[in-house]
Amino acid sequence: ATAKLMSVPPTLKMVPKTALKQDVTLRTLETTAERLKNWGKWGPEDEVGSLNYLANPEVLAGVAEIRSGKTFTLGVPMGSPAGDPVWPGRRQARRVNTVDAGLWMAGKGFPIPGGAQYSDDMLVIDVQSSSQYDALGHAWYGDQLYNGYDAATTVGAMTKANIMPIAEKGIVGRGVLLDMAKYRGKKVLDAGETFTHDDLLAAAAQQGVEIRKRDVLLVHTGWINSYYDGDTAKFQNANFMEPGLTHSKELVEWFAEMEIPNLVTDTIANEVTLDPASGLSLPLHQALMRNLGVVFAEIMNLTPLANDCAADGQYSFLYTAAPIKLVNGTGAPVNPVVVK
Ligand code: UVW
Repeated sequence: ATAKLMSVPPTLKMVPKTALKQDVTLRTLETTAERLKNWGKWGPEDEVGSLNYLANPEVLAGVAEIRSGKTFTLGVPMGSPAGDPVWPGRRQARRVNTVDAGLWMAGKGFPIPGGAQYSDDMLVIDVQSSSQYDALGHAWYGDQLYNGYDAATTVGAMTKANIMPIAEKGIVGRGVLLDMAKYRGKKVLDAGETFTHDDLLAAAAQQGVEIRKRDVLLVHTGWINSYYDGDTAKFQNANFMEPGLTHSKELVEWFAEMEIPNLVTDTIANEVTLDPASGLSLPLHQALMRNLGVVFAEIMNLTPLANDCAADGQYSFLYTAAPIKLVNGTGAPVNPVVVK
């Protein structure tokens, strides 16, 4: 039986079967995967996958791109009263104030020698509901996660290929921004608009930047930023259809050959929500994340960086990020820093 990709909320628009141009199922992905899969490449206990490509030379390649000292943080606001953009079914982060001046006004404050007072918050969060890194075990099919770990290891708490090893390693290397919105002559790509690795290469050529082996790829679509510009209706469940990369055998081969460690985008799920050709939802989570161990980082604010790259013509930089060390996490919040 064809395994399901992940639970797609029933409110998502589905492509009618008759419109499908390709007969692609998750089992078809397996045919490509058999040749390219990185399982076992870094040992039976590996949990960071293609991040293994980021070693000292790759860090220095990133440092070599620093020219002006300009810095950019890529995280989006978390827990905004006006709402955060989230995948259907997920809840936005909730910050709850637990200690404030009122406690001392009511005579119930914790007594501190000297009389100092303080405030505290607690945070309740779906870890994939804001700028975040996904653990490599976050998505799977066929009862196996990245590196062959049993899907049962996700039950109750993700004990294998969770976010902790990624958080401990950190991600530092040469980053390249590929501005797909600019390449298509738009401020923001349309709902469901697709592009391929050939488009990434064409955008790079237009921008005058070289994509090198082991680069961290940052893909700007304008999508997340459009939410903050007030275009929020398209983020509602019934309309939800993000633009993004589409699956093809050639794309997977290109990611494998280029040894891409990390794909970073300004969309919630890093790829088109429903592939128009196959009707599959999120096949790159399987073909890249599960099979190659390419690490995904999502919901990034890339528009200010994209605007700056367009202004100074510098599309390569030092990329640094480390998700928080959430024990057994399926992912974890992050606020990456780019230095140009
Ligand atoms: C899903 O898992 C649906 O998406 P993401 O990669 O954003 O967590």
